[in-house]
Amino acid sequence: MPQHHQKVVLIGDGAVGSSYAFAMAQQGIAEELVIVDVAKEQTVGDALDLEDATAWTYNKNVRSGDYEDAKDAELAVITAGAPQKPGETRLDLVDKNLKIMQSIIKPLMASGFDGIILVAANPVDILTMAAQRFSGLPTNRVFGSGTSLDTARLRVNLGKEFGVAPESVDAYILAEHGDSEFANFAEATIGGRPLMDWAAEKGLTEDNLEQILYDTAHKAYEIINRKGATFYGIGTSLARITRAIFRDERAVLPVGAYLDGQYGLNDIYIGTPAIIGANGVESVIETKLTDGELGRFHASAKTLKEVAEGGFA
Ligand code: 6V0
Repeated sequence: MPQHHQKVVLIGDGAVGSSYAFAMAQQGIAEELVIVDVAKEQTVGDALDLEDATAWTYNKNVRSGDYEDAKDAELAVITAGAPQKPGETRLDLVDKNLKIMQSIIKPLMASGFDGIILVAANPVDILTMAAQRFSGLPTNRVFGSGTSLDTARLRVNLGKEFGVAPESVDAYILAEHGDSEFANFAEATIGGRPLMDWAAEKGLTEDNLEQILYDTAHKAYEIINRKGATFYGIGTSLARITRAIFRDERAVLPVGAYLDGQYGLNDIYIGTPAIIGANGVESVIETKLTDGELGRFHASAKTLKEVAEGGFA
């Protein structure tokens, strides 16, 4: 990809946003990172703190800013929104975070922004759809973190189980980033060998695999109950996606992508592998699923559609 000015506007400088900014500063992915939040003083303080990190890594420009800064940005990352409190599901956040999303997209688009929007605020699949509807940008240029963090958690759990590095595990969490998500165990591989063979060799049953899925899907609650929020994992996932966009990597990553017939589903944002490059979602990869897995995918999509219809669609 030709080297040119690469600018990100980060909207939402809380636990998730600042973790993303830190990961970005560490990895030197963008030329310029502008931080926007209703808590303006927080963004000024964070930018000053982050600029110290860049002294030892990359001399990139991290600063506090405003929506006007988005006019020539290639990417807007939205992490603004209320997080889950202990006992709350992600879907419980929909009303307040939809209002926040509306208040963000309006000034963002008024700035003349014409880049890619990456959403992480929850419930992420619903809020990504809202961001696309409110902005009017093409569906490939608005997408969400989807099941990116969940897939990272699955790979960590499977890596521990089988004694391999998480990055060597080719398995995905699909569907809602939330309680109805599921894993594609039947198609997953490690080192080109079916995961089911690894499981059989270790004497793991389907129940054992379901337990791994349960632990993966409930890890957020384990973290939130102990420290109130989760942020390093998602911050790093968002930086990984940003790198794929800015370097036009065409990397296969789990994201919340717009489906237009894939998996027999239409007009929905949901977790699936996709090819990520300079145009955002270059294409959705329709992972082969068993009938049982496809049934879970459709049930999850139904839950999301019902929430979206109650909210704004
Ligand atoms: P936080 O630490 O409370 O930060 C939220 C930030 O948003 C604060 O700094 C607020 O000032 C800011 N904010 C609120 N309203 C606005 C607005 N209208 N305009 C600009 N800024 C605003 O929350 P945290 O960072 O922990 O979580 C942020 C969101 O990310 C929540 O919705 C979480 O549920 C979600 N997460 C998503 C994950 C994923 O995998 N997609 C993972 C973890 C959290």
